[in-house]
Amino acid sequence: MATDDGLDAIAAFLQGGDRFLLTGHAPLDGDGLGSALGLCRALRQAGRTAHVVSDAPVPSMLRWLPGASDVIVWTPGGYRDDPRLSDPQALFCFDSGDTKRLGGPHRELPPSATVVNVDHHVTNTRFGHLNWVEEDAPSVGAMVWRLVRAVGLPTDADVALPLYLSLVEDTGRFSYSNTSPAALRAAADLVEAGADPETITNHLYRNEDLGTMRLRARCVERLQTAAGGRLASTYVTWADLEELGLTEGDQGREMVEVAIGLEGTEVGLLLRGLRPGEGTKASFRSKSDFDVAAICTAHGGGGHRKAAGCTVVDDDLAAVRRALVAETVARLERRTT
Ligand SMILES: [Mn+2]
Repeated sequence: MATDDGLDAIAAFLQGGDRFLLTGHAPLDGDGLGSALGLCRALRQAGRTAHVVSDAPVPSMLRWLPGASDVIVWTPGGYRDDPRLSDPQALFCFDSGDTKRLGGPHRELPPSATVVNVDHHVTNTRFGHLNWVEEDAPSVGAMVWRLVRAVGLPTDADVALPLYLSLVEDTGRFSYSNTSPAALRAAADLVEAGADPETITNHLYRNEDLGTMRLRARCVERLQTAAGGRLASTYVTWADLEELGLTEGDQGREMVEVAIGLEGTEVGLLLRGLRPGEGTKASFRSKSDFDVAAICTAHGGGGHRKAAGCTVVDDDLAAVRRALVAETVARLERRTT
């Protein structure tokens, strides 16, 4: 397995190449998509050929981003059938700790193409031919911003906005523990380069559909605590999503904030029923030094110390909830004794 090559190696590779494909994990989120859109725009402005390709469509919440309508949604055989995808020199993979969530664009990639892995997950498997993983980076988009400047690519508001969005999303609007001086400096530079913070606020945080608001109400009603209130959990079923018209992409994911938002909690847990037959997705958040990535790694998932997830191959959401609550309570109690 390759070790880390770092920013300089990726910058040198980018200098000498062309015909780049850029992707993030499916479903796309603001960091993976923002990183890909920002670099794609900068490369195109420099006269290079670049396309963003994704295993899943752009979520409706992010379709307003500049360049989002040009994202190529993957269909099997794409490298053979779609001239925009033919004979790529490299596939840049953003914000993905492993290859599972990259889907077809990685699985069917011609062997002649270089896989470039740019990420900040502690659980990253270094799956690329070139790897640049910085666990301390506030967002992958902030890493891409450093790359754009190291290579000297031209920037404008359409480069800056999606990279700024990656910071807004991954730092929880500049509120989580990863809101470092470097994160705030990158944000300042991106605003100077043309990113408009209010545009993002209006699109992402003052634009919630009624179904999502109603889902939040259900999640509040379903809150349960354990370990003397240090753990709170709630859940979203697949039927909820269907009833509320929310079956697209990763909808419901943010309801983990309902659990971690409750006073007295250290750990928040959200269970989401996936499509029937696909199991149950668990999302953990921590607001203490309790390491939730450790639990998720033990179940084949991963993430960060304070935000991690895993998928359990069991459609019985209530049983998965009981088991994960019990495991988390045991770990919480072991930690304090
Ligand atoms: Mn990220």
